[in-house]
Amino acid sequence: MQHSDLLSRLGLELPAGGSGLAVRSPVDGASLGTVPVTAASEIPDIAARSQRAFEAWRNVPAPRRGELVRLLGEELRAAKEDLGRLVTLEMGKIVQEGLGEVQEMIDICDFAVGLSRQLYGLTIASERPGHAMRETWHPMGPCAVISAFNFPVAVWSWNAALALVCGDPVIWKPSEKTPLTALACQRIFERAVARFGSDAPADLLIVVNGGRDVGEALVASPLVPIVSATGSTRMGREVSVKVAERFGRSILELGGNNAMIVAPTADLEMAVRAIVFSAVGTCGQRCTTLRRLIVHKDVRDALLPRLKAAYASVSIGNPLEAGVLVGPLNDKGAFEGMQRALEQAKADGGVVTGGERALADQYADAWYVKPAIVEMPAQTDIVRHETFAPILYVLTYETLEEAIALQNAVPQGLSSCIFTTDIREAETFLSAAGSDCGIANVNIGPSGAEIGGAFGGEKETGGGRESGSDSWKAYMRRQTATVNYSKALPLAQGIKFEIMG
Ligand code: UN1
Repeated sequence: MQHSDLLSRLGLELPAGGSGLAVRSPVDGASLGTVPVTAASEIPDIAARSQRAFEAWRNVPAPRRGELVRLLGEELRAAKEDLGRLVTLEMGKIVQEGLGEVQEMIDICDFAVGLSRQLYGLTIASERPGHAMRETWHPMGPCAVISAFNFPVAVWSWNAALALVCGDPVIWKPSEKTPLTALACQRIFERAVARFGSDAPADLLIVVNGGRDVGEALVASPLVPIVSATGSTRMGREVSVKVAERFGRSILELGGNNAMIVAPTADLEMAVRAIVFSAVGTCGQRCTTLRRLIVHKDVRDALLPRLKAAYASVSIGNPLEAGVLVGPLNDKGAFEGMQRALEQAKADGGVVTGGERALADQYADAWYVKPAIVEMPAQTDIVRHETFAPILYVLTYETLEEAIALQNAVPQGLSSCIFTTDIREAETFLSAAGSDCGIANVNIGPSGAEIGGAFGGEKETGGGRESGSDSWKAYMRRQTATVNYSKALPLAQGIKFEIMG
């Protein structure tokens, strides 16, 4: 493959060899170049630069900060085609999904521009005469964004667009598997800054490529009050403890083991399409991927053959080619993890359809697979574990209570859905006693969340949410201010305090 044109249009001139991070494309295993890395020992200086940027940026009025994000959205529109293809090349998802990811970036920029004029605080009725009380949301300081390989650009933008309008500079540590897309975003951001004008300080966005130690240094830095991290639960647990130790704030987006309940009244045609899209799309490597199908016993026999037929017709192949729906797994480790999970499922009594390696003769150094359907006798440990691969476990239920209990009986609580045309079932699923996930859908699959809603879960994350709704508050600090405009000094209710003269 020859990708130098694409890379140079995105401003990425890379040395072919040398030291640094070697980037391989999961499409065919070919080298894409070597990216220079930051040493962990450089992080204190980088954090200090970001802190200096903060001291200037916090004084720029929020709507003006929004203008920078508006320009970023324009630059992303102009670069959409190229950046989307680079996502495909570096991460392996199909081009439509690469483009979709860039569209999410554009959408969050639009959202954040509007938000830059709506960082509202309350005015509060004071109990004291001649007093006014109000709250103001102020910028917090540098925000570190540690992102994962599977959404290499969108998740950064959910954080960065909000952080920037909120007055916080960003230090971005992308996945070691996707440094190129991060560098391309940095170039795009620089173009927006150049158009913006001189009131944007230097270092509003610093990209640091490197290994785990670089991420650890960021997490430990007292100059970085906010750490937003996406990745495994193990990583999230380490980050949250380290950040809490220094009273920093973490925003975590971790595991998903998302389920769909298919009820007796479900529109099966719609359900099949939703299942295929959300279970095999991105080759099962979304954290919102559908991993568990909880089907009512009366519709199981009607649903499963249709689902298997749909699986058989899905085209697997080079994600850069038109018509392909499923690209490769990210690497050999992901393939091995998938095979181990399937072995365990079989040992637990599961019946596996699919799951084997595909296109090995064409792509010896890439890891294509047939998506797997596994009919399970029960929700065993392997089903409760999130395997980052296209494995769909099928379970059967009789009562809605049983289905909701199965859906909730996993440690992860990201996204969930029910297919039903019965309003009682739908509303029960959405009620306090229903799904325990951060996202709960009716008649749409668990993936494909819009940026306007808060994204994430609360169970395996520690509670932080990203993207829409009022997630912006996580990037700011709340100040309650009381002004006494009277000539007296009334103290709080019931307190008498006399100074003897
Ligand atoms: C992720 O997998 O980390 O809802 C994010 C979705 C996308 C984002 C997924 N909008 O599938």
